[in-house]
Amino acid sequence: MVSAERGQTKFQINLRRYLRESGVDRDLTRIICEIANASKYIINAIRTGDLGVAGTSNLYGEQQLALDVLSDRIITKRLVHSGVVANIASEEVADVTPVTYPTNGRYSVAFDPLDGSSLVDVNLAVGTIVSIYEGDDLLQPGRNQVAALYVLYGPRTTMVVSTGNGVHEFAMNLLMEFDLVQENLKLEGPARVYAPGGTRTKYSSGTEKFVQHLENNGTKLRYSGGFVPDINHVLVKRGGVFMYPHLSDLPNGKLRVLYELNPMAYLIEQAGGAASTGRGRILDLQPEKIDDRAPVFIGSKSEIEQLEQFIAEED
Ligand code: FDP
Repeated sequence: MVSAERGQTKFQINLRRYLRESGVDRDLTRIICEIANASKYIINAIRTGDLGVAGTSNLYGEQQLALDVLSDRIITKRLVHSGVVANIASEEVADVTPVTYPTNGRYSVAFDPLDGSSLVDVNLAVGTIVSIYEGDDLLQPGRNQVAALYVLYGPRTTMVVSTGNGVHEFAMNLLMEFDLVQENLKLEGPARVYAPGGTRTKYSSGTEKFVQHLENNGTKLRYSGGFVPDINHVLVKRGGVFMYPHLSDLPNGKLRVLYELNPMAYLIEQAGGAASTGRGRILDLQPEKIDDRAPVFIGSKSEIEQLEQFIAEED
């Protein structure tokens, strides 16, 4: 078994080899490597592409950027090309897309091709989020995922992935391939940072009490406005909390269960953390529609437990 810690890798171990030597199924490896391939084109588009609007809107009525549409096409094409995918759900597309040829797809994939795309014009980090299930059913609880990953397009392009055996970080090299940076990321320290989404005046009293608790304990505010970089911050610093809570005018918060919450909850749980709606585990939610939303509190386990207690007592 190969191993690495940040800054201590003696030789380069690439993503494909890492997955193969970790015993990950060949078809699942194929899907993850197709996403890695797609990310080369997406990072190029982010760096040099058109920042304008596409003239269309997604199923949430949000205006689509040319980059959203392009990223969606790049990933969909690679997934279809993989030959092992049955159904695809993209945050940018209204319905599930069945892959009719070839017909022997063993996995289904839900993804947000370019999360936080409204940050591209201000030149902040954005990401791709991917959730993978066995079979063709995408409307099942997130605990059934067989893999999840995100690609973060920041000063460096990194991928954080789990196939159910820990969480591992890879970085894109000069040849645009992903090399292992560190394996088995764990949320083991105290919550150093917190990232609170939404407007604080609209928080419930349980959420407000939680924020005060974090601040009283010296937890520092770190909110970039991008779900992927904010979660990456919590993971790589090995402790912290991200939240996009229920608000007085948005009882289900903002983030989508299929495309955003399930894959991040899977990764954070794999790293020893927890992800809750405030009243229960995100990965136990039974989605009814592909565009379901839920409030989310995610990160260091002891803090998420504390939050659930505040919500139970106050809300
Ligand atoms: P965006 O609308 O820019 O795509 O999921 C969408 C998302 O960004 C997340 O990346 C981010 O965490 C959140 O919305 C930010 O929302 P607010 O602007 O309401 O804070």
